[in-house]
This record gives sequence, C-alpha cells and structure tokens, in this order.
Amino acid sequence: MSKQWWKESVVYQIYPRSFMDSNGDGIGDIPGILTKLDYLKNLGIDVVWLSPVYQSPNDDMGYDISDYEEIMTEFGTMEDWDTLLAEMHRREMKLVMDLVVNHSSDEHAWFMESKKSKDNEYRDYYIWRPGKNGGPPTDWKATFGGSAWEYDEATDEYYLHMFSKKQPDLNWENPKLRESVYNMMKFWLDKGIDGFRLDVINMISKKEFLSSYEDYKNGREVLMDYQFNGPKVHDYLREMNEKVLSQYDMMTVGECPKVSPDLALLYTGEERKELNMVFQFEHMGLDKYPGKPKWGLKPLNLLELKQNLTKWQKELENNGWNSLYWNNHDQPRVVSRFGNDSEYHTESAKMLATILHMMKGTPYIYQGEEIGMTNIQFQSLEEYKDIETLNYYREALEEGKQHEDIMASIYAKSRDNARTPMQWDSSEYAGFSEAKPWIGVHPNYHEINVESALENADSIFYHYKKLIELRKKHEIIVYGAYDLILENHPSIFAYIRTLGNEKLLVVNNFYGDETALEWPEEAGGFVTKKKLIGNYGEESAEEEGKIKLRPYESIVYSLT
Ligand code: TEU
Ligand code: CA
Repeated sequence: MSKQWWKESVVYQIYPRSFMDSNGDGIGDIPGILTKLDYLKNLGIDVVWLSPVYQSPNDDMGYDISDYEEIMTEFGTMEDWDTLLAEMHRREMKLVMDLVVNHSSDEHAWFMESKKSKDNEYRDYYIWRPGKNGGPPTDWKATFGGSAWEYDEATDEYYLHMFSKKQPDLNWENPKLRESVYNMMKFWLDKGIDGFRLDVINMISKKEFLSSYEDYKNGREVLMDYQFNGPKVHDYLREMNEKVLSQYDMMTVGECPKVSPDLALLYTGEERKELNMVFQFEHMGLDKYPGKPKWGLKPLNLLELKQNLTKWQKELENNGWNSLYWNNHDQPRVVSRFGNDSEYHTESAKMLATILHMMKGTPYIYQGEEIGMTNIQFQSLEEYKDIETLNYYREALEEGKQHEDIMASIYAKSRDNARTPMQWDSSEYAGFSEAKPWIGVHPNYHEINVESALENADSIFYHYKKLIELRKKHEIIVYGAYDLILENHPSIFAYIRTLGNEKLLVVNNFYGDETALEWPEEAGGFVTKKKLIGNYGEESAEEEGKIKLRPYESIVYSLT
C-alpha cells in the first residue's frame, strides 16, 4: 500500500452558493471564499473540494453546466478563480474541482447543436432514441422524478436525462465526446488544480437499453442498477487515466452511488489505474428502506452502521482507499440525522466526528459540520429551493400522501438541510451576506456560528481541529489496521487501530444513556495508556477497570 499525500490529507467541501457572499447579492461567491482561507488553514485543512463554480442555469444548483471553462457570473470571474487558486497554494492548501460529465446542461453549446438535427456533428454527444408505441423509448424514471426521456419535437426523438430534463446525459460511447471532456480536464489541470471529484462517474456507461422496467424488475437486475457501473465504465476510466490523470500529481474521488466494496476496488485498486477513492453511499442508506427512495424514514440501527463501516474498512484495508464522510451538499446534517441536536448537540457532534476521523481513509468535512450546523425545517414549501425536494413534494402529493408526512420526510432528508448559509457570526444573515440570502438562514445561527465557536475552547470546531492535528501527528491513524470490537453491543461503537506495537482504543457511546464497558481484552497488554481526545473534558471515565461512558461520550486512548 503506497503512501500518498491524498491519503494523509483532510478535505473540506465548499458549496460556494452558501459559503460566503462578498458583494451583497445574497449569493456566495469566490471572493467570499478568499476571505475564509485563513479560517480553513486554522482548522487544519489540506485540500478543498469546491462544488461546481462553472457557468450554469442552476436548475440543479450548478450540477447542470452550460460552459465547463467559464466561471458562473454570480460566483465571480476567472481572475477571481485564479486568485483563489494562488492564495490556496500560497497557504499550502490544494484545490479539487467538481467534474460533472455524466451530463451537461441543456443550455450547453454542445446540446444546442445536438438538438438542431439528427445529422448535426454534435448529435451523438448525447443519447437520442426514437419513441416506442407513441411514448418514450423505455419507461425509466429520472432520479428527480418523471420520465428519464424528454421528447424533442423538432427531430421527433427523445433524449436521455437521468436527472432533470435540463441535464441531458452525455454519450460516452462517442470518442469525440470523450476527447472533448479530456481536453476540458486538461484545461483545469494545466491551470494548476490538484484533483477532481467526479460526479456520478459510475453512470457514464449505460447498460444496454432494455425495453422497460419489466426487464429489470423480473429478477434480472434491481431497476436503478441499470444506471450504474455499466459495461464500459472501466474502459472509459482507464482511458481517462491514461490520457489525463496519470500525467499530473493529483487526486481523484469518484462519486459512485450503489457501489459495494468489491466494485469500489475495481475503481480504486492501485493496479486498476483508474481513480484513487470513491464516495460510496451504503452507510447513507441505512435510515431508509432497502431499494426504496430516501424519503421513507427508517430508524438507524447502530449494529447495521457498525457492520457496514467495518465492512468498508476491512475490504479496502490492503487495496483501494476509503473516503470517510457523514455530510455533503446532498445529505442531511449528521448531528441531526444520527446524533442529538438538542440536549447533547456538542457531545454527539464530537462523538460522530471522532468515530469517522479515527478510521482509516481520507476524512471529508462539509462546510458547517465543524461547528455542528443542524437540519432546517422551513415552514413553507416556497423556502425550499432544491429541485429534488420540490419534485418529491409534488409527486408524493399526487400519490395521495399527506402534507404532514411529506414534510416530515423533507425535514429529515432534503438536500436543502445542507445548503442553508454558512453561519459565520450572530449578525444579521449570520455574517454570510449583507443581503437576504438566496435561501433561508437557520434561526439557530445566534448560538451556532464560527465566531462563537472560535471563542469557546470546548467547541465542536476545536474538537475537529484536534482530530486533524492527531491525524498529522500519529501515523497509526492514517495507516494503522482497523478492528471492530464489541460488535454486538447495541449502543457502543468501539474499535482498535494497530500499527507496530502501538494501539488506539476508540470507544463511543452512540446514544444518550449512561453505559459502561469492561476494559477490552483486545486493548490489553499495554505498558502506557494516554487519553488522546475526549468530549467530556479531562475527568477520568474509568473505575476499577471499567470505562463508564456518559451520554454520547467518546474517548480515544493511545496504548503502547
Ligand atoms: O448526486 C448524485 C446522486 O446520486 C444524487 O441523486 C444524490 O445521491 C441524491 O440527490 C441524494 O438524495 C450528484 C450530485 O452530488 C448532486 O448534487 C447532483 O444533483 C447529481 O449528482 C446530478 O449532478
Ligand atoms: Ca455574491
């Protein structure tokens, strides 16, 4: 297993629209990000993953790109971007950009050409099919609802869009399209970026077009799988690696919904020469019903979470590399989702952070996670901006669901939970903007904000900062072996890290009831024991060989 800078890094994801507004239009922007680089440096961040900042009509908030080589006007200019990169590199921070090439915007020049005529030279940059029996080629559904096919009258054909109809899927079967993508990637890499996060990259190869759901629902394959891990995805990624990625000192993390560890190794095995890491979603699916949409609320079962995270730790232990995350711009806030954002807000946020950051892999922190930002409950649907949320509301209502039940699902799972403005201080609009922001600010910004976090030595911020410092100081955290202990304990998540003759014992009370455990024999035989980090100050949690854990208590011991 080779040592790499991206294995030893901590990544911070910025969702630019909601991070910092510098010019008083209520929308975050690149000059705003510039003013916060020292904040990120203070936290200990090595790499920033910047969600898309390219020209976009914002049908899907920038994940619908109309010009891959121009900065979105609302976010600033290319000069602003050049300054951001220079200022990041000056602080020895790296920049990873978001690569969204499963689809473009329907306002991209390629699509404007493609839809002009069947023999246009860009026609095959996208996936066009004639209709069938007076309807779409197949009865597939798009991720954001509705049919995955949009009819175009001018050429009497349908085009495929796995997301919104303003996000037509690119045709990766077309070598010209692939070359255009590779040239665009080189444009950004030659400007000096340090990597890419590749959006839904396991969808770029489509499995053969079967006539309808029936082919899939009748046992052939789970319906949604037709989108993922198609027959040529590895051919394309090996070609991308050979033509682009291998020519730069960079990192890649591919977003791969529905991958399992065995598939993840096909994307990230060092010998595969494809990607460095993937974002997998299995742990993000444990509070929904299997094979069903995320809106069905199933309580999290800690044993399932322990088993799933351990499976990923073990199966990628000697090859590939785990990405470690609880949050991103698509996921609800973890302190509300898996922790306790009321009476044990600080303790549970710190506990969740420790569970993740003491594991083997590259940790990703999503903006606001480091100060314990929480889910939001907008009182009116108009305050929600996310296309996925709004489409869900409408479809669920049409299916006869009750407003209250639909809102309960939206409160728990809407992507807008992650997209409320970053809370910098207790001034109006949380210091994010001088103007009313594009989306509502969480009313708890008076209590939860960066300024108060920086003034409080016991804040969640300083817990994250310390976790990052520990990762830099103790090689065992990056490269040590992981072994789950107490696997059947219903409320304790505990594991051991081992490197040479050093061990770490990581114990976490996942819930709000006091609990205790005998000192684990797997953590025996040590000469010295030192508490590296905890979330209840300094007083000892041990009594006669037992570790007593208070609500959400989390402790890491170093044993040598
Ligand atoms: O998300 C891919 C994806 O699977 C999403 O459907 C996500 O898992 C889901 O919304 C969770 O509820 C990527 C981007 O992260 C997302 O923001 C984009 O909307 C999507 O691709 C299309 O580009
Ligand atoms: Ca702005």
